[in-house]
Amino acid sequence: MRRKLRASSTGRCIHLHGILPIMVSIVFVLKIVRLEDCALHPNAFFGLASSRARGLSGLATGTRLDTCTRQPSFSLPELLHLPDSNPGWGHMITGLELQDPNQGEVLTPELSIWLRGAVLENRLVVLRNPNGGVASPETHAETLVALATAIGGGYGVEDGLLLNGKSGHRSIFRVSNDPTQGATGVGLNGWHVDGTHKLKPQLMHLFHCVAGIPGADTWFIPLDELYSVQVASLQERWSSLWFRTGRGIVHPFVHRHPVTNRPALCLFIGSHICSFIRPHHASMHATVADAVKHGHYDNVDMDEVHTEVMEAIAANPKIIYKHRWEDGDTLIHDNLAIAHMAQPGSQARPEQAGLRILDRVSVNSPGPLTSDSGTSFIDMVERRSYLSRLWHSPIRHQMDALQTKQLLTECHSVGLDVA
Ligand SMILES: O=C(O)CCC(=O)C(=O)O
Ligand SMILES: [Fe+2]
Repeated sequence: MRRKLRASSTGRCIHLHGILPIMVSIVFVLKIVRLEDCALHPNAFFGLASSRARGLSGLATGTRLDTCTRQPSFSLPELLHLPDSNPGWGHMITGLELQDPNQGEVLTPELSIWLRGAVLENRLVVLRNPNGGVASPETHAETLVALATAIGGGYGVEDGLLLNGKSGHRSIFRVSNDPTQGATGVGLNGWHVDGTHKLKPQLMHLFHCVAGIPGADTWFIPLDELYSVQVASLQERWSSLWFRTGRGIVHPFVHRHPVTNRPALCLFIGSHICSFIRPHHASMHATVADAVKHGHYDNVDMDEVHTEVMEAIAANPKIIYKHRWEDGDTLIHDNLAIAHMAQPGSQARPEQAGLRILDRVSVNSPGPLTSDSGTSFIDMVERRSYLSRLWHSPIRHQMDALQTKQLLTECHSVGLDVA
């Protein structure tokens, strides 16, 4: 399945990022790799090279290969077609060896950088039957978080989550069809990108299937392809919109992916507290935040916009990838580049269908969402009102000490006089 790359015998330092774009990457490959031995999918190689050329600084953050003194004599996994479908994007890797984090790094720094690049370029990578610790129920939590950290580009992973169900880790959000095991009813309401309630929605998710059941696929759709095939007038309409989360965070609806620069949508279908606006800022205000502050915007019917998006998806069914979970799968996807949605079968009764458990770890993003008309921002009036409602709601009593402290700190920072 995997073949070793041959290293050259010169032993010189190899520059893999920074000022050296495509040409140097090609020279690198020709110099140290016998092309006929290279098991790397061309898509991924040129993806890495072109990513670098586009300035994907996130790819190499954390480990500086340009200062290394040893040869990258590591094996590159083969990127295979996804099973049961050919959506034209996304890949699978079988048999990737992951170390138990207690025995050292879960992946070598070189493989971590490569895998981060492969996910960003291909948007979705499924690791099937990894024979490292991920598949083992005892150690999979630590291994999953270590893998997420390794490919996180130095930005880290989400933590401080409520210990919901039995995930047993503050960086793991566990979803299930059994409320005693994890959160139920998650991701069913429509196509969505997660974390839109934050200024910097998470860059990637790692989903690990602890236990799958039949008929409980998760569907994925690439937002670049979806946006790019729309007629110019619809692209312009979508690009004029901003997405209000109802929690004081406001994002451009069409934005440029913070690492790859590809177009993407800040899509979250199925929430009633969200809304769309079209700011008037171009002529009257320097920023969209300013326009919102002065109430200079039109409200735009959210259902209409979401219907347009769903019609666009219905017109392009072939680009949807429907992942049929196998126990032990770890699916890594670029949360900002693709939207996803759970299927109703994910909530089948455990007594009839069996237990379904997916563990999710979120990799932090380098920045907020940006577009030609501005960057995600906080609408302070709405944020204050949201925080006040949250403080006085029963949800606060489900929070642990750390979360309560964080909420209190934020309340004070926006001038709310609570507790
Ligand atoms: O259960 C699933 O298939 C996906 C759930 C989901 O959307 C999520 O955890 O983000
Ligand atoms: Fe989700």
